[in-house]
Amino acid sequence: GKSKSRSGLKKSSVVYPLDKIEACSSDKDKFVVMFETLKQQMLSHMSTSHEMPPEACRWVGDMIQYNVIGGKLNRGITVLAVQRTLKSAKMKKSCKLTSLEVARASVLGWSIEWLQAFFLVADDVMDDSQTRRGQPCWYKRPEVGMIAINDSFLLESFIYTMLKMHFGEEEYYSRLRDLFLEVTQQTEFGQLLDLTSQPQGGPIDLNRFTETRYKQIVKYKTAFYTFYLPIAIGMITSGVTEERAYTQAKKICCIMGEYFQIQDDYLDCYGKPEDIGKIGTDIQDNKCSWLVVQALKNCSVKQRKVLEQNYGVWDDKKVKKVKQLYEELQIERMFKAYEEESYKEIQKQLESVRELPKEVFELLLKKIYKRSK
Ligand code: GPP
Ligand code: MG
Ligand code: MG
Ligand code: MG
Repeated sequence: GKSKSRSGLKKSSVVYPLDKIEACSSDKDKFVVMFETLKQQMLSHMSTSHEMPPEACRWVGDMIQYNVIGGKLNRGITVLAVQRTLKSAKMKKSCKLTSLEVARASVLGWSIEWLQAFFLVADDVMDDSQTRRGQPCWYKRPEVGMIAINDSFLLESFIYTMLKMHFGEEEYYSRLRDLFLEVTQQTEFGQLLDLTSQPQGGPIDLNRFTETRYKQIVKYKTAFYTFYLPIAIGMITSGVTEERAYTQAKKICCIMGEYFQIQDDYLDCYGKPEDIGKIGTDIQDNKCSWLVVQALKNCSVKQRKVLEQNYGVWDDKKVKKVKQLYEELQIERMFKAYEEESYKEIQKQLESVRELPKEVFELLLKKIYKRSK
């Protein structure tokens, strides 16, 4: 029939819960309303377009609920904020988004949250992690185990189902899809660098933990999907076409991404599990963390030996020795100093932003500065 495209995705039947969105006052509440709609759309896509049995749909429904929900939703909500900022800039006065605009921007925001869920489900398997967002990691659940790998692929695949269902007819559709594909690949390159920063099995080689390598890892594994993606999505759907604006956004996002991942590394060791919802594993996992890079830059020959003998082992006593060394070297104080300095540096960079309203970046920066989770 008319409502089905060649791929079998229903498009003109797409409905948005506009009344419910209008009844909410905050962006966050509006954004959350859209989640249930999207989840139901993905489940009916499974059952209607792909004859998946009720049992399979139930699995996926539970899996989505478990893994997509429970985060801070910063990335997703940023899409709404960027959209509003760019609309105001275009109209030359501060304006609101219509409920339909909110609903459609929320689909894109949730696409980032789905992407994040895909990454985290897989990352927790690779990092041997125990908890995420205050609950056991998905793969740790007895009924899940390695099915988590396929579940992470499914989470990724739904991004493209949502994009096509809601934006397939837009002229910017292919640009949007390419952006998601490109950012996914960049993040996977980052994950590659993260996972291979130490040779498997052999003795640890602390020479590999350099500042240069650190910066490259975090740019790829975090900055693109956390900062550039929400901003670039807002730009694409607002009709920004000048390439210079995208280049500038990328540059600032990389600086902010570095700051954000350094916070993540700091919190891995010093954050409270009840705040961050996870238990750190960077020391045991032999990670090229900002903390170990700083320790290496500042330690004596003797202290370096302590690191060599204790870093990268799943042994609580050894982890404790590494943490003691961080104490001696006052790594925590170095982080606080870095945080101040980096914040100032980002502010300075923002002064030279010409192609886009500065508010786009300030909104994000405000959310992450001095975060404890
Ligand atoms: C998180 O780094 C890394 C990602 C979210 C990228 C994963 C990419 C894949 C292609 C799976 P992390 O391990 O430091 O995060 P956390 O501390 O939250 O586990
Ligand atoms: Mg990881
Ligand atoms: Mg991890
Ligand atoms: Mg981490």
